[in-house]
Amino acid sequence: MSTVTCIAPVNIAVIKYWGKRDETLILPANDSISASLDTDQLCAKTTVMASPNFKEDQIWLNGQKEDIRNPRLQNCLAECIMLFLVRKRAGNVTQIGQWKVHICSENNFPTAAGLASSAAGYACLIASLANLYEIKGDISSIARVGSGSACRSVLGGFVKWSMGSLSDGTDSIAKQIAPPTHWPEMRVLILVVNDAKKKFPSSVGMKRTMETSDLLKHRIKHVVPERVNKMERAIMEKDFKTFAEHTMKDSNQMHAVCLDSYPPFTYMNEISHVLVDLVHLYNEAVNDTKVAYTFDAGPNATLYLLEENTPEFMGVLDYFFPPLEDTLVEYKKGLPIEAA
Ligand code: 2P0
Repeated sequence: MSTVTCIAPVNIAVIKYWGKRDETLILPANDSISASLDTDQLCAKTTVMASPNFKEDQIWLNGQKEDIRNPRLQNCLAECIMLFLVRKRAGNVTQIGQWKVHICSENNFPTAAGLASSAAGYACLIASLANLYEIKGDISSIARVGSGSACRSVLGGFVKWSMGSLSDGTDSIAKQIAPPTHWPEMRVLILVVNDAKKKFPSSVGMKRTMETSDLLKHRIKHVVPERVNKMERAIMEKDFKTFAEHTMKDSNQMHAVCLDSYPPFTYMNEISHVLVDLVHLYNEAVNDTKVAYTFDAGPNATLYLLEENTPEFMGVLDYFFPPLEDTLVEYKKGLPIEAA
């Protein structure tokens, strides 16, 4: 029997992946950039066991047995075993590639956190399998086959997933832009607006956007390439103002292309929009850009801010977001930020 355990982080994109040019290989229509969160806060943990005594492959997610025949899961397993066999071709092939595996994966954050767990989950699975089968080199392209955004979770710090140009996807990989130690003052707040399961899976949304949105064509060609360069520079120079501006604009554009799809669909709700307004009002009130929001395929907000500004903004949130009823009343009264 052989056993491996790994952990992998949740990542939150600041330049969004939205749209695939190849649905089978999961090749994106644009580059994206994310930050991986500290694994001592939020992570997936996966143990993979391979044994000659196992009769079949099996998987448990957060203690629940799941269907191992999930096609994306099968693709990941097949890819790892194939790489293992290729690597061992000339050598003394062990039997491990033929053994069945049992996979146990769990998140250390509640499902209620409303975070997409598939990125950390697939990244962790691939890291564990790569370790088991002694696969060296890039593993982001294998994680990508499980879930696009998972390729960014195989690395820590700030990560860029290059869309690549090859039709086989071998150059569609993730690379670290900067390690976690590069910008230690950076903080992330995750605001759970609604913990219900999302009504419209992102893969379905992306497909519709690719097929119907004119704005997406403009975004892919004329917005993202320049924005990615600016974002990389902002990260390297620790320029929070530029980082924040492009993070917010890119989130806004991702949600705009959803609305530009036909039929249109939305992920943000009324509270999400209240949070957007609140961040802009706060930044205007302090005459600086101290907080940035970003929204994924759901109503929950992720805020990026620097450590020195975190206590004050948490005070603002506490003031405007006591129990929901009061929040909306206070917000609609338009109390000045200074009142916090
Ligand atoms: C991102 N999202 O860049 C974007 C922003 C959600 C909004 O990647 O179909 O679960 O498995 O490749 O990776 C969510 O999409 O989609 C996502 P698939 P995935 O983080």
